Amino acid sequence: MLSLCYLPTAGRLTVTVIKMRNLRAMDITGSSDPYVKVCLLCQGRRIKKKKTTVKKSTLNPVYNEALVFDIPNDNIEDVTLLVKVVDYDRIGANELLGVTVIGSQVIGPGRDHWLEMLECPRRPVTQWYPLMESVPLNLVTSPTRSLPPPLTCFNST
Ligand SMILES: [Ca+2]
Repeated sequence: MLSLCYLPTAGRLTVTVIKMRNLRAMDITGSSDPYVKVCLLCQGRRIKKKKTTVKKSTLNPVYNEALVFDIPNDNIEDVTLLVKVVDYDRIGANELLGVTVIGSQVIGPGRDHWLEMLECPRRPVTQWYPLMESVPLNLVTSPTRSLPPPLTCFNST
């Protein structure tokens, strides 16, 4: 469950990771150690990423953690949020539990949520998300990847 809140004048997007339920078990203990990583993409380019803390040994983690991104109002139509849920492992590579995407250009619940957020500035809008197994292809193979950065993209680094 995620909530989105946008402040147009400040150009600030707050993504609050609230909680998740019924995650897949990735460890031999029959549990997982999930955390959430949110990447801010502008026309396929990764601008910024932020993550929550790791919740140990749980399939129903509760976070209530806010991740704040600076997005100028002029760019709000161009950005996509890629949300990854990852199982933390002390040894070896962390494994992907699921992903979802949010933005005005995506297909699915992430689009409705984004538009609702834009219609209700300064107010948090909360929604549950189903997790997909992998990153949607149109985000991975974005043709803008290999081109110079588009002029409309901003730099928030
Ligand atoms: Ca683990």
